[in-house]
Amino acid sequence: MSVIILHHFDASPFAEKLRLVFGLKDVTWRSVQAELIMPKPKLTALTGGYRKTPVMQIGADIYCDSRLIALELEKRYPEPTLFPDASRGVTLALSSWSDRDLHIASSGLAIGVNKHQFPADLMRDREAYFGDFLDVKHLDADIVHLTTQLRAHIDLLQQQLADGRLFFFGDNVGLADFHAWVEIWTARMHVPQLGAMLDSFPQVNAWEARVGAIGHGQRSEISAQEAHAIARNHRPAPAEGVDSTDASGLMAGEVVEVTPDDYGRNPVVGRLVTLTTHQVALERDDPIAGRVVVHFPRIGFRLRRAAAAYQGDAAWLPD
Ligand SMILES: N[C@@H](CCC(=O)N[C@@H](CS)C(=O)NCC(=O)O)C(=O)O
Repeated sequence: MSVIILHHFDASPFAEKLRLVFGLKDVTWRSVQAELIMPKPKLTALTGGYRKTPVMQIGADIYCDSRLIALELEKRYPEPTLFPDASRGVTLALSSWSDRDLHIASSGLAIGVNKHQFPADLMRDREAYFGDFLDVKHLDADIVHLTTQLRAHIDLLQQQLADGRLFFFGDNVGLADFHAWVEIWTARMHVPQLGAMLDSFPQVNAWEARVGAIGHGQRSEISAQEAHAIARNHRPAPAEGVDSTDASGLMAGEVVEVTPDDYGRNPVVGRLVTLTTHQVALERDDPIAGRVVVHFPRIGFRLRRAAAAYQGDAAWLPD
């Protein structure tokens, strides 16, 4: 198997989730520092437009979104499992809790409290990135509300741990723990003012130390140019095929567009090669990265025919 490469940045909670997966499974991996603001020519040479962090690369296969990346790692490194105590379905469902409710509370606080310290170009980028989903400009006026949200969500975790169990589902750590841990980690790192509130949950605090001790596996740095060369020198893995019963009616080889359904809605266009209940993958030819296949989860992403997408947009143009 080609080496695992994570395109990420250190402060990203979504990337931290995967670094913990590497720690749990004792994975040796390469790290590429991703660009922080658009345009991101190094990252999008691989993804075709998807801009979020993290992205995992294995040869010429590019995996977008932490939930799909975690599943791909589970497939390649089944032990120890990310889903102890028969927790697979509920853990995957908890992605939405973590990625939306918890993430918006902790990252909203991180941005709101620090907005005057962040460079102006980063703030402008994040305003455009979140769009209507989150009013980045006025987050500083929402600090009290977001603090109450974060506290209530952490209290749910405290309730889960109240019987003295070590981890979310019992004696074994899993992805559900990482879902919650990374958002508290973000709040502690960027909003030290929250320390007293965060310290008021004894079971959570002991659990934070246990999860934090897992580490990140074996990491070494490479450049984006090296990662591009690896993509060029590999062929994508065989596709899984297109489910003919899928409600979209799409067929293998059709030119389609995949777009996140929340924020950072940068579309990726390519030829459809895989379509299953939980995954869609597109093949594209890139002048820098060569032929790559870009994989996305179905949950959280919209898929449509690229031509239909074009007509759809045109329908909204003024006469
Ligand atoms: N659903 C995505 C969300 C990833 C995400 O929002 N990542 C943040 C960084 S923590 C991001 O990409 N922010 C904008 C950017 O870095 O350009 C996932 O699970 O991977």
